[in-house]
Amino acid sequence: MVNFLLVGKIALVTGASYGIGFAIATAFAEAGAKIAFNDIKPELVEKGMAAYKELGIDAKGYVCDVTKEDQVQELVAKIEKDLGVINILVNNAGIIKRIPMCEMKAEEFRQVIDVDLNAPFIVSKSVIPSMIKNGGGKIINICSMMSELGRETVSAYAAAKGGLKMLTRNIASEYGEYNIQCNGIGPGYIATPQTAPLRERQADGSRHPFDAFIVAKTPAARWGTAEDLKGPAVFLASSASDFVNGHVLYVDGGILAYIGKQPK
Ligand code: NAP
Ligand code: GCO
Repeated sequence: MVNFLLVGKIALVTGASYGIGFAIATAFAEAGAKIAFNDIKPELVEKGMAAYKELGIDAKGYVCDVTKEDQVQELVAKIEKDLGVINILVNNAGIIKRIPMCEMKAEEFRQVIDVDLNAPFIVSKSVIPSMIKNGGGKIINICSMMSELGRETVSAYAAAKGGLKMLTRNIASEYGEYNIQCNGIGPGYIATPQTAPLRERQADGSRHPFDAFIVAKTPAARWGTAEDLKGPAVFLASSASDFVNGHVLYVDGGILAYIGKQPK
């Protein structure tokens, strides 16, 4: 029988105190997994712990900057000691800086690449050896519309998320023979704090022009919610997807399929 359950599995979701990571971790818990998550600030981890507890989820929270290899190795060792070998990793922690490219400092570009691309490399290489010894595992990288498309002001983010799509394919290529499946999820425009500036009401109470633009560009005619990502994440974490490898599953309400509305 097809099995979407995660009973007995241990999942690490990075940057999962709120937003997309939090929703994915709660979905995993609902499917039976034990949850570990991290965040960069202690106050975020505390807030996350309280939010999981409120849902009756016994998640373990850790403070860790995923761009720092020594901290990540310590994190993985702690989780293995507290819960056991990590079966499912979601590289979710991310940042964005919306700055026109010619005004962006090289240091700002590097910061985005560091969190959105280098960190998934660091966390993945820290969990893969135990996954191999354990007979397999699942890695899910949170990609983006910007893994496929560009737009003004997001050069670093698009470069990182495009790179993350290729890191996904490469992990699948390099470790598929060890029963490790590495796939991506490419969320469309999702209503979280990261995208709040793009949805702010104008002084006259009208919608932000970008908000209206995205709704028109999305066949589903709405922003996504973090909950929209729960089913796809459980699928890619479960044995139902054991022959799916190196794929990016776009959960975008149809944006990438759509040429856009013709002007009236
Ligand atoms: P988010 O605002 O991108 O935050 C994710 C979490 O990662 C935050 O708690 C953040 O902490 C944390 N974080 C940042 N740098 C970190 C580091 N170095 N080490 C550990 N944790 C760190 O939340 P989101 O909108 O839910 O996005 C989650 C993921 O989905 C990101 O990778 C994002 O790029 C991707 N995504 C989002 C959308 C969308 O429309 N929202 C669409 C496509 C893809 P701080 O709050 O302190 O920064
Ligand atoms: C932006 C947005 C996007 C989304 C998302 C799209 O400024 O265009 O923040 O990049 O967050 O990643 O999939």
